[in-house]
Amino acid sequence: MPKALITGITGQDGYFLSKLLLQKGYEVHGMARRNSQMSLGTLINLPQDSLKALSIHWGDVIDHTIVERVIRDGQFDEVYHLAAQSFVGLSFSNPKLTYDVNISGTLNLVNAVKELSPKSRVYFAATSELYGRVQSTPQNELTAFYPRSPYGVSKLAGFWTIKNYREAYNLFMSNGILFNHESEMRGEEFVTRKIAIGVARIAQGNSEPLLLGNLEAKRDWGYAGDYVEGMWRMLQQEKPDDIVLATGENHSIREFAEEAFRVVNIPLRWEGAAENEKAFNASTGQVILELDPRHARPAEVDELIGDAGKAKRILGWEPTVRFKELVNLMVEYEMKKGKNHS
Ligand code: NAP
Ligand code: G4F
Repeated sequence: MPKALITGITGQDGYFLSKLLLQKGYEVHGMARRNSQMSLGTLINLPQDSLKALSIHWGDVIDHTIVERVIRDGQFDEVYHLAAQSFVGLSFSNPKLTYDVNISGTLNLVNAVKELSPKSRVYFAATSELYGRVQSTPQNELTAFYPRSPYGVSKLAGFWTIKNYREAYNLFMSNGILFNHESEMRGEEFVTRKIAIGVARIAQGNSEPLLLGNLEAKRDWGYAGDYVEGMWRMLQQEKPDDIVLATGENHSIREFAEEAFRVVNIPLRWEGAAENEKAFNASTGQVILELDPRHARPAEVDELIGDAGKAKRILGWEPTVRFKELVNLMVEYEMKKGKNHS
């Protein structure tokens, strides 16, 4: 039975990857940082038998002693390094934490593999945030990087650490350059989940408008369930590599919000311009969306769109969930949760 470790197992991707690897017959281990509730984040949504099948090692990736112990004792076939301070907005106010977790944490992991378990194959969660102020469109593995946030900079260090260890020590370490992928398990502060929750609340009678930082940024949004399949495929190849996963289609925050309100049959009317723009329920006149500068970023990534041609060629990977289906499934999930929102 193959054996895998997932760091960051309690996050969105940890949930989908655990499910996938269990289905494939893996022995799945996860690293999770302890909190006062010993809570398991997204994993509580797994069926009980899946949850019981997981082995959890409590530890913070910043602590190299724990990382080394887990890697040495586990001798995993595959290590998926997903643990990160992953929220771009927070990285501006907490750059040191972001660097500690995303750079030192990654160094701790790759060093532990090099010294203690060099046969383990490693997947690193790199990101389309590396492209930041984009240098060409669409972005692929040959596009120059230009990160725009402490998060982007930290992931760039992680990307090059993986590449350097691969070349210097002949280790199997791959970078997945993943564009945004979302789901009903997405953290609540990320814009898609925030919109899905806000729209469901409004549809169920809440009078608070949805507050967003900007409407014009564009993202290439896919479904997390598709993307973890791509991660797994990267570690089944003969050689380690750097590979983009994306849908090749992008939409603005405005389009995401419009589609989300469409799902719950609320007709929208936009009024005003720039930071004073607002959306009203065209039937009732209720303000349902406003701009709030507290959610805007000091430096923005205006537009991302990926070219996943290499993933298709080498991995046989293609996304199955498209934009409208993604918005629909996220909003419907929140609608079903119903009264828990109020
Ligand atoms: P996520 O939901 O924010 O999950 C991040 C995970 O990292 C959580 O389990 C979190 O634990 C854990 N973590 C944070 N700090 C840690 C620390 N110091 N020690 C140990 N664990 C720690 O992120 P995601 O969306 O699943 O993304 C997974 C990875 O892919 C991340 O590295 C992210 O940067 C990267 N990525 C994501 C996307 C995307 O669109 N989702 C795109 C490209 C790359 P807690 O539950 O305790 O917070
Ligand atoms: O949902 P977001 O916070 O995701 P962002 O910044 O694109 O980062 C996510 O995707 C990256 C891959 O490209 C990952 F590496 C990263 O870990 C994370 O998963 O914001 C998306 C866009 C941004 O332009 C942001 O400024 O939405 C804009 N936005 C507008 N109003 C907002 C809001 N974002 C958030 N979170 N909240 C708002 O109110």
